[in-house]
Amino acid sequence: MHWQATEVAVANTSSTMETFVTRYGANPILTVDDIPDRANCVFNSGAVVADDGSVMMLVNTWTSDWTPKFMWARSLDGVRFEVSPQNVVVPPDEYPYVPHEGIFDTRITKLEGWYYITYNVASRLGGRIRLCRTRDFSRLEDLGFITQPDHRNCVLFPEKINGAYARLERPNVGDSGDIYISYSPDLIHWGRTKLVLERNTRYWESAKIGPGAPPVKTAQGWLCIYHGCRESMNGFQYSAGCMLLDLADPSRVIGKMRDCLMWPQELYEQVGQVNNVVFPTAALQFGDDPDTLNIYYGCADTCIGLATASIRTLVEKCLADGPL
Ligand code: BMA
Repeated sequence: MHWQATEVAVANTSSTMETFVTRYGANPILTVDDIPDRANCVFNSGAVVADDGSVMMLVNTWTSDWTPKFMWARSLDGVRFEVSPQNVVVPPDEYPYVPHEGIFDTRITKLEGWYYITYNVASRLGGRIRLCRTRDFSRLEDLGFITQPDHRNCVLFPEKINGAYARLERPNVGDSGDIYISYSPDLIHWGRTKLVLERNTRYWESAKIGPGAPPVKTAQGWLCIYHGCRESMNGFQYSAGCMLLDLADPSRVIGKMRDCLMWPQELYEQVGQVNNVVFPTAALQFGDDPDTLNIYYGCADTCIGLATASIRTLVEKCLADGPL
């Protein structure tokens, strides 16, 4: 009787597991084979829809001698990318930021006619977020550091909120982290920091969480695809989650999916430089259907994948699950 009851419970659990994303059939869409120079890996690269409708990605690669490089990649269909051979990174020329420590996790937000890029600069004394911008996807104008150490992830909202620029961020607290929001009058000086979402005891996001894609504005709220991490006997496992923030006060979570949106299920997400990583970096609307969200994500710190989801369905699910 006991065994029978257990089996029923398991069957019920799996039958209620819903799938909200569709992985592109020919994933991964970008691998080291697409990089003009030899590279060890390509991962966690921000992307944006340019004015001409193309998808521009700032590809983050590591060369075979582990030097980080950023290269622009352009796609007309969001799937086939052509990577420019030019390294466009502006490395900070100050100790303790030395190239071999790394620069990574580019994110791009279109804001007031500029494409703003945030990325992490690592150092042995902790990482910091640097900001640069471009209008033409060639020259990057460096705007310097915009956080204190130790900071890990940062995405800008695509418009001012109540007269101020806004960002979601993940300061590192020891070996863990939660999602905060800060505001700025000029994109350089930030403050009024407030906790938005805390790590959840739910297993998939119990170790740390951080902003993933820059927020997408919907009529019901800011739709945010973020990453959550759990610790296992085999190291960290990174998954993608989804939450909805209040339009006028984005420090307020008005809905959040209980279960994760995506977790490492495919071989290219489970095996690579760092196993078991699904790391969302962009959520873009392009193509014929404005309801389709195109989610770009790093896979196992080795290549880049694409998955699509219905914005309406994600919003409804966040609201149905509640703010938690
Ligand atoms: C995080 C970041 C990500 C990376 C992940 C897994 O801390 O460094 O860029 O994908 O770890 O290695």
